[in-house]
Amino acid sequence: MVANRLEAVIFDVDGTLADTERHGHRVAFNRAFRQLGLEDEWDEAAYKDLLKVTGGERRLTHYFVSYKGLSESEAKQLAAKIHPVKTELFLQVVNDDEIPPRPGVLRFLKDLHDEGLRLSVATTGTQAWVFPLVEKLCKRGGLPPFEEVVTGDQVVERKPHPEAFLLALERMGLTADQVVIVEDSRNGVMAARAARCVCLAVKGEYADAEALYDAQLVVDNFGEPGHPIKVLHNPLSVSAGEMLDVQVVRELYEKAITAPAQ
Ligand code: XBP
Ligand code: MG
Repeated sequence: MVANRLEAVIFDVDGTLADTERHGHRVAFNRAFRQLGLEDEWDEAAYKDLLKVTGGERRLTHYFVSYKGLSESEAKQLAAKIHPVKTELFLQVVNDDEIPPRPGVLRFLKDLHDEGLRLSVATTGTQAWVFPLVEKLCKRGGLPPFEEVVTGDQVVERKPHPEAFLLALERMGLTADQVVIVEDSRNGVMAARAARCVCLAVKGEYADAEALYDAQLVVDNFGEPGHPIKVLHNPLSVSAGEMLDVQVVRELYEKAITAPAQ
C-alpha cells in the first residue's frame, strides 16, 4: 500500500485561531441574559466548567438544567430563545474587529500555505459568526480563504464527536491519514483522535495541559520572535524549535503516522 503523505491541516476556531471564549463568547452570553431581562451571569470560573459542553445552545441547556434546576424541556426552550440573541451579539463583536488572531497563528498558516498544504476549518461554533471571523483572519494574514469551513450547525454531533472533522475530510476528498488537526481543548483533541487524525494541540486559555495529552504534540502557543513555544507534551520527540512551522508539522506527521497504534 502506498504510504500516504501530508496533504492538509485542519484548524479548530475557538481557542485555536483566536482566543474567543473568555472575553468574546462569555461576554456575549452575559449580554444576551441582560438583553432578555435575565439575572444570570457567567463569570470566568463558571464558564471554564460550562465549556465542557460544546455548542453554545447545548451549553445553555446544560446550564439551565445543572445550575438552575430546570427540566430538560424548559431548559431547551430557554436556550433556543437565548442562543440566537447571543449569536447576534457575538457577530457584532466580530464585525467590530474585536477578535484578534492568536499570536503567531497567521504566520503559521502562511508558512503551511506557502508550502502547498491545503487548509480547512472544522468548528463547533455557529456559521453566522464563523464565516465572517475566518474571512477577516484570512484577509488580515494575506491568505486565500480556507478550502472548507465546517461549522457546528452543519453537523448533528458536536465535539468530542468527530463528525465535523469527518465532514471536512469528505468535502476535501481526503482520508484521516493525510491530515494534521490543530486544536486547543480536550473536546477538540478527543474529536481529532476519534477521527483517527494526527493532532497538534496548542493549549487554549481555558484548557489544562494534561487534558490534552491524547494529542501527539502539545505546546503552549504558536510561537513568535521573542516569544518561543513551550513544549508541554512530546511523546514522539518531535524537534519543535522556537516556533511552530511546517517542518514541525511534517516531522510530527511522519512520526505519528509510523508510530505503533496507541
Ligand atoms: C467552541 C464551542 C462553541 C463556542 C460558542 O467551538 O464549543 O460552541 O464556545 O460558539 P470550537 P456557539 O472550539 O470547536 O471552535 O455559541 O456559536 O456555539
Ligand atoms: Mg476550540
